[in-house]
Amino acid sequence: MEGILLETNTGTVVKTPAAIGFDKEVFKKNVLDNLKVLFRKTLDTASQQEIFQAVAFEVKDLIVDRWLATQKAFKEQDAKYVYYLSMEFLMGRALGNNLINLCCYEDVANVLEELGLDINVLEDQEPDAALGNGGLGRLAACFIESLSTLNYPVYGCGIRYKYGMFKQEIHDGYQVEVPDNWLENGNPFEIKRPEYTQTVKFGGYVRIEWDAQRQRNRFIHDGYQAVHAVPYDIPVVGYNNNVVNALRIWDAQPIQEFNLASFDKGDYLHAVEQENLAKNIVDVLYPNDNHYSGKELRLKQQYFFVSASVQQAIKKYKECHSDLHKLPEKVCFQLNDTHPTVTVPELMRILLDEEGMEWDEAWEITTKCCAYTNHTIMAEALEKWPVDLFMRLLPRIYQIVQEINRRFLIEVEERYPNQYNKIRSMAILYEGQVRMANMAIVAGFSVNGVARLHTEILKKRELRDFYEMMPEKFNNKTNGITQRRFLLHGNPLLASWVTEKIGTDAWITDLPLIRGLEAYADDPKAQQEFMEIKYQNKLRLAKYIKEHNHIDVDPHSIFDVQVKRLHEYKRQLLNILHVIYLYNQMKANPEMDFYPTTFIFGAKAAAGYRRAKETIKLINSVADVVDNDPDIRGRIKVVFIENYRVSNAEIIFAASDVSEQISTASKEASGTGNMKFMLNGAVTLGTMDGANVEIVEEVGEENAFIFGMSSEEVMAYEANGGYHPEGIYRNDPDIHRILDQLVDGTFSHGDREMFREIYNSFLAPSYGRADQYFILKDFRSYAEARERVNKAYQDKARWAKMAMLNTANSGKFTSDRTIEEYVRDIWHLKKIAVEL
Ligand code: NBG
Repeated sequence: MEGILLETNTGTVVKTPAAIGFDKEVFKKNVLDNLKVLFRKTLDTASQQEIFQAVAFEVKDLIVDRWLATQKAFKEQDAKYVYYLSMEFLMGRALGNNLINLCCYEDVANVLEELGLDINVLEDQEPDAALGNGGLGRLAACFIESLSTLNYPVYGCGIRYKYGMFKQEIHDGYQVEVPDNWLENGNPFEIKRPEYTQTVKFGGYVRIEWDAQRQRNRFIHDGYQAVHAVPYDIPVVGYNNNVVNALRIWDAQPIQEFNLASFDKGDYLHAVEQENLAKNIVDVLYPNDNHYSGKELRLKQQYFFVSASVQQAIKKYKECHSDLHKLPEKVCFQLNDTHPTVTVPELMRILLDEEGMEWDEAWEITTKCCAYTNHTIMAEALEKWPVDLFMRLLPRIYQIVQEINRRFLIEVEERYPNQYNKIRSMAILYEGQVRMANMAIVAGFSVNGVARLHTEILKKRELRDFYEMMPEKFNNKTNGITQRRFLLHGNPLLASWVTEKIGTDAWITDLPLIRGLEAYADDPKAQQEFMEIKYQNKLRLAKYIKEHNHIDVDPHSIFDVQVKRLHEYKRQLLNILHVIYLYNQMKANPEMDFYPTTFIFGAKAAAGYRRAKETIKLINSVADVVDNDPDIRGRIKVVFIENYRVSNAEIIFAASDVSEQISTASKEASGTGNMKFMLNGAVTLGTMDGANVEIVEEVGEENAFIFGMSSEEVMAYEANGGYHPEGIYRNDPDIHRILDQLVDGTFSHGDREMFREIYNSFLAPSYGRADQYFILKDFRSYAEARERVNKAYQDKARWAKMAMLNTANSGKFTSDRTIEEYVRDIWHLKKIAVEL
């Protein structure tokens, strides 16, 4: 395929393959027609938002032809599907990536240019589909994109939240949450599918009737409230292969199948209740990352989308198959964390109560259809529903859970007679709680962690008893990311340079080919080109920061970046305390040897997470003091980027020199931002945690900056005690000073209380252990690593080589590799070719 060169508004050149059968004139005409039909406007009167819509509808037209062809091919081949069940899909924007995957990005950009339009401006009109919190939701989005690109059938199943992740504004240094009304202008890519509406039932009671004919009890769910689940399909376009899968997200609608006037008062109230139930069920995404909040509405959301998805999957299966015993040959439900675990009892319910199966045959099918992915070992993230709440909301489902538990405990007792500790750790129902992870493990045929270290910790510690009892279920699937979004779309300059250097664009679907760059690692010309691209990307980010933060940053400085959710275990606090340390040093010794550095943060904090929100305020307060101190002369800059999300992440990764991956070892299950930085040629400054371990293995220790305690050391302290942060505070004068500055008003205009809670968290916390995440313990080692970074950057050639080698060795971390492993070990899907 011929490549095309394109000038973008940043003066950059993009090169990707030309589209097959793309007709410019038809496209142009149709965009103008769309403007007319949708808005009664012409180009000169339409707003950029309206033009975006008109273009998006035209792109949808290209997609739908492929979508129809895909469905036809999948049906003809009687394909097996994976249903990727997830509370979160953090999709970001669709227009640019759809064009890229249709291979007509440049063509469309050219057409638009001929119309006097700028594709970048139009892309900026699209709100992010922010139906997720962080890594877990973004992983789901990368996975379904890779599945499409690799010709595999998938339904992403989730919730069509009316309000996705909140928009973050910073007022006076504090985070303020603003509702994200992402559907305000409609979503041009989605298609409503009312013909697939399902009914989901809550509450009520279970009546038992004797079925004389079949000589068994029948369980009848009565007195419930019901809602309609109405699906909307969003296309997930594969790269250059005509495949389009669906992300199917469910909306809740009240059931209005009766005439209110003909009902008495009691039924009127019932009707209003049903209406209200439907109204708030999909209102909002819970903004917690790695944290369980135990709210009834959350369990409603879980059962709502799971029940609708499972019902739909069974109906689809039954359209072409008569024997439900063979369901596992055509369907696999992948549970993205414990959130969709009610899939297990829901599938049992359908097979038992609606299909009339016996327990054993239903269980046989269910356990061959469900697989579970664990994403964390953080205790506060484990879902444990109070039995009374669970039973009240899902009475029939609860009965089934009880029976699953009863039968499982008999097995445990047989295998481990009189070992009560085994029952204590593995029971599904225990001390008044429904333990969702245990249910997922008991019923799933596969349990996987998301990076090698994480899976080992699950096997050796968190899930040790399960691993001992059922080792064959456990497997690792190290996470990955899609290079189509995080290189080809997010960093077009680097993308075309890679293609030129390695002589092929095949890396777009075969990322390990990017290793071809290694040949250039010592080539001064290539080094210079690579750093020039980085510089251009830093200019682009600097422009973004100027527009959004009104701050000037020096694009020649080191861009040292930590962007991810705000969480204590991720240790943004370690980062900012070290900035304070540097500040103190520079004040004492203004001539110290230091290469100017811009410390960039971006993070949303859960709305109810006090310490996290105070950390945001601290970062902004330090930024203020450091930026306004004439002694610093701009050599240290701190920037907090407001409203970090997928769309600005793409710009940030491309511009980063240093990737901060500094979680307390053992706490970050994998991380995926670390991979996006690496792909874009940023060097990791991190602990031996999560996927960092595998990143270092791929790129070599000499091309990363590693510091801090090992996961073993951390877990040993946690198990045995013996860590005393106040000793460090007493004996290390620099640390002593930094902590004192939190409460002497240095960063708070004299207010001694503003950061008291953070100060106390190190020495005398109001809850939890002192310095629970070992910030003071790792501080010196971190400071030393940052000094190495600063020195290394001053050797331009060495740095260029390191950075380039990071890009060159990122091949393992494509989500294409991860998906092939899921397919090989868990899903057993077949690739299906789609012809137009
Ligand atoms: C997160 C982990 C990350 C991991 C993503 C995706 C949860 C519960 N877990 O380390 O914290 O990269 O999942 O697997 O959000």
